[in-house]
Amino acid sequence: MIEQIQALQQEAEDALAGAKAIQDVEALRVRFLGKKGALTGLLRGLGSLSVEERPQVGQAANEVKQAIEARIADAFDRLKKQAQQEQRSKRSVDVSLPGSPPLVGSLHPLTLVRQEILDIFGRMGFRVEVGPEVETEFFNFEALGIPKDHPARDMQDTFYVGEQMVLRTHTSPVQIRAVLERRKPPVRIVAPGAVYRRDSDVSHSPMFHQVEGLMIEEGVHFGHLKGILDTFAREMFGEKNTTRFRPSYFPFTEPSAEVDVSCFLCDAKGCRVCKDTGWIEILGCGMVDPVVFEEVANYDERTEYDPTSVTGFAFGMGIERIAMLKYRIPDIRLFFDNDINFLKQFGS
Ligand code: 2U9
Repeated sequence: MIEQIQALQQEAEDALAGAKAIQDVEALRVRFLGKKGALTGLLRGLGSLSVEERPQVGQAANEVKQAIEARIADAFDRLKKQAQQEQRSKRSVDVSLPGSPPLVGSLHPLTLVRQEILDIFGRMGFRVEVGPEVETEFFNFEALGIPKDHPARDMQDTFYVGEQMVLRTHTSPVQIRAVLERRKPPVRIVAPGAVYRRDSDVSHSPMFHQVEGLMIEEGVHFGHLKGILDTFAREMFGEKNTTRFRPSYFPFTEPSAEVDVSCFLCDAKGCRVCKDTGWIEILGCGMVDPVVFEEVANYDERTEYDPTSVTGFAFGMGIERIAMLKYRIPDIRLFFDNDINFLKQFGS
């Protein structure tokens, strides 16, 4: 019987040495040491032995039991360490692999176009001014010669946000504030920013962006205005593009004009965008109406813009309109949808 018990130890050691998984070791523990296991079966036969044989066989059985238990513990240990090692090597970083490039954003097309416009005017001495988007009716309308009930208020359908407060319909109030702050000529500024009008279709958005400009200097006349805006058009759209000035009306400028640039898409030969005219309208402008200087003088008597002698010119353009023409964008809403596939086409 002792030989049988020792043979069992050998069998258990061989089986444990070949175990590849923790479940295999558990199965072997049940097979050799479990309630219905091989060693337990042998020990049950102790009763049939003589009184002399029993202690020797019992001792041998105990030693074998302890030896198998120790081997099982070793096997559990070995396989647990092996599993941890595998897990660790799965998680570890392979430093020889090429890195995944980070997502790099690009500037919004409106930002690019605004910057280009401001750069061009900056080179001609115009400094940037910004101001509030929520404005008083006075700065948005009255100071610009647009009194209440004046039909010109209908030209810019307005969002009212409180008692005599509006979302600015243009950036002109920024310029009024700058004129008041400086108190006297010279003034040479550009005012970029968001403006709001109750209007929405493929080419109008209730929020859009403008750049307006203002130059007030001794002796400034319409010829200077033409020179500045012609230079702007050439730098923005191409050296060979010419401009034409058509008479127009704005309540805050007199005389007023709309400015067309020769079609840079078809070299003025005629296309769908220029509607076969060879010209594309890009901005509005004019000589500042003396009524604006009167309003400024009435508002603050310390200012020195004499309405009878001071002259200046102003202009305004929609950034979306310029960007749509430049990049041939068919719908203004694309600027505000924030579709990454649209946005990533512009700039670097
Ligand atoms: C002051 C005096 C006069 C600003 C001007 C325009 C002409 C103009 C439009 C172009 C397309 C707005 O974006 S648009 O809808 N603007 O045509 N704006 S003159 O005149 C001023 C501004 C400030 C003190």
